[in-house]
Order: sequence, then structure tokens, then C-alpha cells
Amino acid sequence: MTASPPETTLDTVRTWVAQAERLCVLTGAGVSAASGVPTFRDAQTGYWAQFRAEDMASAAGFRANPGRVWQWYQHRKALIAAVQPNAAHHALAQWSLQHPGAMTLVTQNVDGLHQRAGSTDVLCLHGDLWQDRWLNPTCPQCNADVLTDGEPPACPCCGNLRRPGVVWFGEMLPGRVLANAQAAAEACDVLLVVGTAGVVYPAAGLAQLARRCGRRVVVLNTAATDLDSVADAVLRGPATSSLPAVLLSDEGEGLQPAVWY
Ligand code: BJW
Repeated sequence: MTASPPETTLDTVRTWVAQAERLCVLTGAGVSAASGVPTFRDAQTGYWAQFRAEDMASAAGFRANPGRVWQWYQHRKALIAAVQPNAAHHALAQWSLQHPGAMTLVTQNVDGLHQRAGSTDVLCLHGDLWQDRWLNPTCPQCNADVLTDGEPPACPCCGNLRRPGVVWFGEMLPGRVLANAQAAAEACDVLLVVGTAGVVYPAAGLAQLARRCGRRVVVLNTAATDLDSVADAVLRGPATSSLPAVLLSDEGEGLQPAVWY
């Protein structure tokens, strides 16, 4: 006879969070979706339904067509500058304010919306859309304040191109940021994995790491993810409902906490 899985309710997850001394939260594109920022892998609206990831999110793609990639990032910057953080971003910022030092917020997002909602010390695994950098090693004249007008702009002396300060496929994540995120996943009482498909590594590996260390892992997502099988509980619903419900309020409206392990 197969043992029934233990029943886990939204209330149980709330209790885990309320009892946690240390909370770690890993966020992905789904957290910004309600603000109007497209995700990557949603079937109709995700960026990868429109573009090939290797063309737009790899150094090779950038070298092959720097203008196209640069313009895509400029378009995304303009879109993000025009939107606002949503209830999910605000719930995380508010919980942190109420529990100083108890949350490590790790994000794969490069949009800066967590910071705009008031979260501080965010560990940005995939960089920052707003911090361009040099593509190649710099010459003595490379100066970000003195650039050509091109798309992308370049060093007028050596032609070195500016590129978005994000982490593309095949590139290393910032070492200290990743190490701090891994340490937080190992040391937390509960890891919330919110709005990410959980397919991009090493970010997704934080969930397995936390689980291996005996930490509780809760996945919050509108759809099934690759990390559901790692989770102690899965809450189905938009992050704008699930995060406030788990972190802040008595409301659980719109949630179907339906998958239990
Ligand atoms: C909602 C919602 C709502 C919707 N509420 N939810 C191990 C195994 C296999 C491969 C690898 C591995 N280790 C490394 C790799 C290679 C590679 C990788 O992971 N490949 C896999 C995809 C196959 N990883 C790398 O290359 C990384 N570097 C690395 O490993 O370096 C070491 C190395 C070097 C050299 C050789 C080998 C190794 C770098 C990864 C960089 C990823 N970069 C991007 C672009 C960043 C810049 C930009 O923004 O343009 O990061 S790709 C893109 O995916 C972006 C995202 O941060 C990332 C994750 O996406 P996310 O957040 O999960 O979004 P979606 O769209 O996938 O999912 C959204 C989710 O939200 C869905 O689940 C929805 O259901 C949900 N949702 N609305 C709640 N309202």
C-alpha cells in the first residue's frame, strides 16, 4: 500500500514561514509578470517564443549581431522603466522590513523591480540590466563616459563594445553572489522558489541544495515546474497572491495549494 503524502496546506506553509529564523527566497521572471514584464519561457508571451535564446542571450549571439541584441535590451529597458513593482515585490520588501536580517533575497531577474520595491542586498545571480560593461578587455582609453554614438556604443580608440551587464548562457555567474546565495540556501529554514521555471542552472540548483541540507522548499508558481519534485509543498497561483498570502496577510484567495510531497 502506498503511503498517502502528508497534507500540506497554505496554513502549514505560513506556519513554516512564521517559525523560520532564516528565510531564503529565489525569484524568477514570473514575479515580474504581473508588472507587465514578459517571462522567457511562457508559451505564447515568453521571449523565447519570439527569439532564439542563443541569439539574444549568449556572447556568441552578441558578437554575431551586436546591434540587434543591443536594441533588444534597449527595448526591454524602456519597457521596464515604464512599469511598477507589484504586490509580490512589495510583500518581500515588507517582510524584510518587519524581520530585519532574516531574509536572503536571491533573484534571477535583471529588472531591478525588487530594489525599486524597497528590497536591499538583493543577490542578483544574472546581473543587472542597468549596468552595462565592456565586451572585451579594455585598452587604456576605454572610458564609459567617452563613447561613440553607435548601437552598441564603443570605445572611440579601440572599438571595444559596451554590452548589457547581464549573465548570458555559457557565462559564469558572479562568484561572490552565487556563493552567498548557496550559503543562504544551505542555512535557511525555508526556501521559497517563486515564479521560475527552474530550468536554468546553477540558479535552479539552489532548491536541490536546500533540500539536500534538510531545508523546507516551497514552490510558488502559476504552473508546474521542474522543481516541484524537490519541494515539500507547491502553491499554485500568481505570485501577487501567493507571496502576500504566505508572508503577510490572512488572505489565500486565488490559490490552489494542490500538489503535496
Ligand atoms: C508565474 C507567473 C506569476 C508566470 N506568478 N509565477 C546543468 C544542467 C544543464 C545545463 C546547465 C547546467 N549548468 C549550467 C548549464 C548551462 C546553462 C543552463 O542552465 N542551461 C539550461 C537552460 C539547459 N547555464 C548557464 O549557462 C549559466 N552559466 C553557467 O552555468 O556558467 C558555468 C558554465 C560556463 C561555461 C560552460 C558551462 C558552464 C548562465 C545562465 C544565464 C541565464 N541568463 C538568462 C538571461 C539573462 C539576461 C536577460 O534577462 O536577458 O537569464 S536566460 C533567462 O532564464 C534569464 C532568466 O533569469 C533565466 C531563468 O528564467 P526564469 O526566471 O525561470 O523565467 P521563465 O520564463 O523560464 O519562467 C517563468 C516562470 O514563471 C514559469 O514557471 C511560469 O509558470 C511562472 N509564472 N507568471 C508566478 N504571475
